[in-house]
Amino acid sequence: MSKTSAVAPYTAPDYYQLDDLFTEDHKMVRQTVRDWVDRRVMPHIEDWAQNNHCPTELIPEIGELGIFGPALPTEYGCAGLDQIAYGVIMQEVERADSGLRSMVSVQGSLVMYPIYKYGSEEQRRKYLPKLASGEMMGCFGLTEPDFGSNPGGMITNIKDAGDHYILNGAKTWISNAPFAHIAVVWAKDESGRIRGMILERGMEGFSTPSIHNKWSLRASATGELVFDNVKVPKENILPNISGLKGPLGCLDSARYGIAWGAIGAAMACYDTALRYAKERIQFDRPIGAFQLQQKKLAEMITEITKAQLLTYRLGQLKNEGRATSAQVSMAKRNNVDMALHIAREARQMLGGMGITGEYPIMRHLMNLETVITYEGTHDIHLLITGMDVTGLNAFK
Ligand code: TGC
Ligand code: FAD
Repeated sequence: MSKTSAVAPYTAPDYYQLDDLFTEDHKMVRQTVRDWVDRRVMPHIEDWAQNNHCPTELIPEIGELGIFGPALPTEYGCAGLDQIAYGVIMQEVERADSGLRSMVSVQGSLVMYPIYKYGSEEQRRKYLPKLASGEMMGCFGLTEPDFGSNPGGMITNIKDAGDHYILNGAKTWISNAPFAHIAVVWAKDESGRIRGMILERGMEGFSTPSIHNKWSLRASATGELVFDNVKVPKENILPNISGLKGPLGCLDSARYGIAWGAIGAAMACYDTALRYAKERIQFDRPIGAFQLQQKKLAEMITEITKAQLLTYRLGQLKNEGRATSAQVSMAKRNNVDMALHIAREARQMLGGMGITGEYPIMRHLMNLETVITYEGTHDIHLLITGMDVTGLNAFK
């Protein structure tokens, strides 16, 4: 059996007729990305993940599709789409693989967004069109070896040296780092204030070693950023932001994309399990005829539907500029947990076949263990909701 025939053709679940709410543009964008994913990603993704290969060869095509930073303005070479279209794109890409979605969403939400939002006009014009086309790729350096959930404690720092700064420190767990041309990096200045800056590959003292041996996100490249007395020209500082709210503001955009993306992974697992349950015969009946398997499927479609409605509404609020960070946290936390739970249940429904690369479920399951950790862990997002409703800070 070929690796794709086991999962094709894909039928996207839409139990509450959410399609009625999408515009023709949303549906067109979704179909375009879905077709591309079916054609260019699905036939190879299991092999890429098994072989720990990040498909950077797809970057020019992704740029042509217009899905790097698709919600940024057309004057910078971007597609100028709304937030729901952005979400739908993330859903379709993550239906294939969370690692591929990482490559795309880091570029859009964590590299292009801060340059657009906090950068000078010169920085926007220099970097955004090349990032939109994929001619240039970027990464985002916030996490440090000793400061993950608590990025405000970072020790990476810059010292003023006249016409430039000297940067020292290290970042870890950085998606896209091994191949990125530029890095948006967050470091403390001499007054302890967090500043953002753009580093370019080739700057003396700047290196990007790869992280190996991941059991998760194997089709994504992850690395470190090491800064050893790197000279950072002052024009590379993002002028329009300082403080932790700079990087956290970018995370809002990326977490929103993950909320949609996780639905894509969940839909892929559900669709696979439903198909399998109707075809797999045990005790002379399809396993889908047994109540225990129906319970799993009924709960999966219920949770997917709830997540779709939550996320669509969040998209409307984002389009109106009214979504709060806490609302984004709730959606990221709920949807990733939902997807991980569905992946686990779906894997069991496939019995032994569920652990193989013939089906996408085990890969999604392993990927989602990263997704529930990065961009703020499951626990951190719960504490954000807890603080929002009580007004009391339980972090520290
Ligand atoms: P706190 O004192 O609460 O806040 C400091 C300042 O930031 C503001 N703020 C936000 N601004 C914008 N968006 C948000 N979501 C914000 N949350 C807070 C806040 O108003 C304050 O502003 P100001 O003006 O008063 O200075 O900060 P804290 O140190 O207590 O930390 C709060 C906490 C724990 C919620 C925060 O640190 C956090 O979210 N931690 C999780 C870290 C995290 O998510 N890291 C992600 C790294 S990047 C990544 O994982 C990429 S994976 C990419 C991929 O491959 O897809
Ligand atoms: P810790 O912060 O050490 O947390 C360990 C555990 O303690 C967690 O369960 C956490 O919930 C819990 N915990 C921490 N604080 C509290 C508290 N106050 N109360 C209760 N429980 C708490 N970062 C980037 O900057 N850029 C990237 O591109 C990027 N890509 C990534 C790609 C991958 C594959 C992975 C795995 C991570 C990536 N990250 C990236 C880092 C990611 O954001 C961090 O791993 C995440 O924020 C958690 O930090 P940590 O791993 O240090 O865990």
